[in-house]
Amino acid sequence: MSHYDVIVIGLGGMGSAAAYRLTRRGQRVLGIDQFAPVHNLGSSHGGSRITRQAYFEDPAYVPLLLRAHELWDGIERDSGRKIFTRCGGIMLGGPDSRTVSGSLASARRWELPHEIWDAPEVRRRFPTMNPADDEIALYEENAGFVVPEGSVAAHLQLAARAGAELRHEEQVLSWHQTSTGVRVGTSQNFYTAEQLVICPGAWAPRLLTELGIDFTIERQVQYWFAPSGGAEPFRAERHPIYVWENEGGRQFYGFPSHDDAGSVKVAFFRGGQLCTPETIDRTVHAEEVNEISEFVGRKMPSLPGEFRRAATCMYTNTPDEHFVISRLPTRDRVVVACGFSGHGFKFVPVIGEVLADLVVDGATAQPIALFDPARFTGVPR
Ligand code: PYC
Repeated sequence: MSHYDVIVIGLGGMGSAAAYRLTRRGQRVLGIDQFAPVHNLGSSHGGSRITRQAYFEDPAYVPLLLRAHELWDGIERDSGRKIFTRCGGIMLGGPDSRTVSGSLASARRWELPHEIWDAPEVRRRFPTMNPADDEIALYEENAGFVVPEGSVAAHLQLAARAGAELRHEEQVLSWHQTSTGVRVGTSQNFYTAEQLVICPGAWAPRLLTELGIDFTIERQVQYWFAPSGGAEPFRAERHPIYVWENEGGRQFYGFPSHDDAGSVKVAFFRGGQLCTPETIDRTVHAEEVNEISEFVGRKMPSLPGEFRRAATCMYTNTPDEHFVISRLPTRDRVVVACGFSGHGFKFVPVIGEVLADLVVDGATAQPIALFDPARFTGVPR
C-alpha cells in the first residue's frame, strides 16, 4: 500500500488547484478522481465562469478575489494556457437590488475601481442592453471570465509536472482517519497518508455526511444563442460579463462571445431543480429554452436570436450560500472545501493556496471565518 503526505479526493476546479499548490509546497501528493480529466459531469465545465471583485455576496470575499486574480495570471504564465479574460463586468438591477447595492458596498469597502451608470448610460455603452429607466448598473473593469476546463487542465498539468501522482477513473468508496493517519479505499486500491483534503463538489452529501450540513444539489442549465444581428457586438473586446437582477430577485447572467462559433452564453443564476449526481436530468427541454429566451429577450432583445445548444451542471448549495472551507471539526487530519453554491469557480487558485496553507501550516492568513462549518453545526473547531 502506498503512503503519501496528502491525498486529495476530487480533481475538479478546487481539487486540481489544491493538488498543485500542495505539491509546490513540497508535499508528496496523491490526487484521485472518479472521472477522466476535464469532464462535464460535475461543476467545472461550460467554457466560461464569471470572475468579479465588487462582490455582492459579502465584502469578506474581496481579499480572496484580489489574490485569486493575481494567481490566475500566474497560472496562465506557468501553464502557457489562456484562461482569464478581463473584459470588464456590469451588475444591473434596481438601486436597492442585492446585485447592485451589495456590489457597491464591496467596492466602497475595499476601494475597488468602479463606476455607477444610469440606464441611458448603460444603453450608450452597451447597445445590447436595454435596462428599464429605473435600473442602474455598477461597472468594474477588473471583472471578466475564466475558462473552467482550461483551469482544471492547467492545474493538473502543473501538479503532475511538480511531482503529484494523479489517478483518474478511480472512485473513492470510503475514507477514515486512523490513529496514525488517513486511509482511503477506492474502486481499485487502498491508500494511506498523513492528511486528507476532500474537494467533493456535488458528491459532498455522500462523502461528507459527518459534516451534518444540509447541502442541496441544484441542476443548472447553461444556454448558447446566436444573437440576431450577429455576435460582433458581443465580442469580448467590447462586451462585459453581467449579472442582471430582475423583479422578484431573479438573476440571469452572461458572457461575451469568446469562441469562433459566434454564440453567446447566458443562464439563470439559481432557481434550478433539486437533484443528485445520479438523478440529474441531462436533457434540456424546449420549455426551458423558451423560458430563458423570453426572460432575457426583455432586457437584451438581440441575444436570444437562435438557440444553438445547452449543457447542464450542478451547484452544491449550503443553506446560506457561503462556502465551507475548514479542517473537519471531528477529524483533525482532514480538510474540506465544498458547498461553493454556484459562485466558487473564480476563487479556484486561491482556494488551492488556502488548502495548502491549512495542510502545511495548520492555518491561513486569508480571511476564511465566513466559511467555518460551525455556523451550521454549532460544533466549535
Ligand atoms: O460566480 O459570479 C458568479 C456567478 C454569477 C452568476 C452565476 N455565477
